[in-house]
Amino acid sequence: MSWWKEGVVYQIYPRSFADSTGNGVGDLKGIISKLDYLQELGVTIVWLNPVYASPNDDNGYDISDYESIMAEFGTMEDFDALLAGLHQRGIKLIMDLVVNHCSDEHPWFIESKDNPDSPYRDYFFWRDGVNHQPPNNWVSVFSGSAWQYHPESEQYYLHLFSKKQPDLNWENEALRKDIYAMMRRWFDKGVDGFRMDVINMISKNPELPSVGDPSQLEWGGQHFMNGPRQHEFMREMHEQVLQHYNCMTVGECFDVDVEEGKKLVGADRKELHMIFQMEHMALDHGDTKWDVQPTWSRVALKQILNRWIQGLDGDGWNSQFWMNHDQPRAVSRFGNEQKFRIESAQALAAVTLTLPGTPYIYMGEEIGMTNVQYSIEEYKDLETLNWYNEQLQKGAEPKSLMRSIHLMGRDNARTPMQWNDQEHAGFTTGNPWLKVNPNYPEINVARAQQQPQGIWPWYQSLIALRKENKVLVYGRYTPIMESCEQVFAFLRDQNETKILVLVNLSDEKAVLDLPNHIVNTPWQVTLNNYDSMTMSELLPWQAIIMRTE
Ligand code: ISL
Repeated sequence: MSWWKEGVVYQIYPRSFADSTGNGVGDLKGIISKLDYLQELGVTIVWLNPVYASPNDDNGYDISDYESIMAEFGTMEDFDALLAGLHQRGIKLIMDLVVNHCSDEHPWFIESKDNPDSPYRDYFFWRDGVNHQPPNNWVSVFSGSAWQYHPESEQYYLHLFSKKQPDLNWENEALRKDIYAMMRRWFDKGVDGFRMDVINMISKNPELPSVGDPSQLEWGGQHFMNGPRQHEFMREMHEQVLQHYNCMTVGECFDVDVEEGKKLVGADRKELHMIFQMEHMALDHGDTKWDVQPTWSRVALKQILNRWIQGLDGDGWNSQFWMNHDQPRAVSRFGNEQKFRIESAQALAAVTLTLPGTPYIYMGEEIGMTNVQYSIEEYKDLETLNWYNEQLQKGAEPKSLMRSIHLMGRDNARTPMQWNDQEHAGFTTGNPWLKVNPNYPEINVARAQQQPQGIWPWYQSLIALRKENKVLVYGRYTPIMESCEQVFAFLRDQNETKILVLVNLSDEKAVLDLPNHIVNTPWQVTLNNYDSMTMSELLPWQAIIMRTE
């Protein structure tokens, strides 16, 4: 029995969680001050976004020292105290591992840039240009060419993200050894696992070929997503590091299908425990995330999740989430933040916490925090700002750009945690690094905890339910009403125990069309986010969980 299968994860974006110093930036002591809060909620695993030394071009995803703590967040002593405080409460800690790239201020990169003959030159992808143009036509995730010219050495380096995030060359064995040694040191300190940033991008086609018309920027994913040595690297990491610890691993993986996912998490593969597959994060948009569609299909959602659940069944393990620090707020995106904020947040929670796979809660989800609609000057996220500027240059209308940013921008998830109705929502006594959502007088932890029918106690109950009912962890999964555009319904069962989950993911009442054997089962209602219920109809965003004795 693995602890990471039975656990419930709570993701903390440290910059935005709690500020103990008044400088407007969340920090480790701030997190320490909220440990009892986490325990009360009931979560058993915390995932921290990067807390390592970083110039913060991408809020810590550009790491300049993997083994020290970002000064803004505190010290290594603070980190040790945080780890100890979590462990005292029976909560595990998983860290973010960002090893597709580092910062251009990391000593490896500085050495590789200043001294082309150094062994560190090959830790990165340095290449000659072609006719004074970059070595290939790949576009960066954060807009523009994925190559940056360095005049002194007359070469370019590859950066699939920002130019302050040079890609690390995993072909180089010394680099891999350095990474594994660093990981072991964190494990030896006592951390319990890693969430691995864009881990299926680490193996590149060494020839780094252009895609399509070399004069146009193109997404080069076919040459670096799930690349030729991906599984070899994962197995090596497992052999040299992971297998020696009772740890948990979860890889962030864009563009994986179930077949590829199985190779990463298959029980006998000796690679990872879980991945975040991202297919359902694309349900509501076109080719790019900024091309937002007015609605999304519940049937398609169920097809995606069911395909993964059934595809990995008995072999790998799933992870369940509605959002993270890169995604819009779940209740704004998949629920109805206006008319049914409480009910829809509850309905969404009921799904993630009862499906097979480990559930992940992103900070603020437990109080139904929502998206924001700021003016462009108020945003901090480089992805958002780069895209906005690029589109403006191409002649796009600011109004339509802002519409996309309001719906999809990453800062939606990163606004400070809303603790109470005091100034800045109790997040800081200073000026918050990113503006607090103006709805904090209404939506905040202090208030949510006082609402017995509200979102916070609902999360608390769901987490407790999952802990007490191992059928929700290990039980069989049978989807019901798969072609219904409103209801997400399924049965979990193990031995004699059955749990039935009925969730209306829509603003309208929904007819329940349940098989006879389910209607005829003597159910006890365990959770219901309305006062009433029937077996023939669900109210808007009604979520009911029933159990056999
Ligand atoms: O959010 C995204 C798409 O919806 C991308 O912008 C995002 O960069 C991609 O999901 C990869 O994310 C991870 O790596 C990035 C970092 O900026 C993200 O915060 C991280 O989760 C680079 O390290």
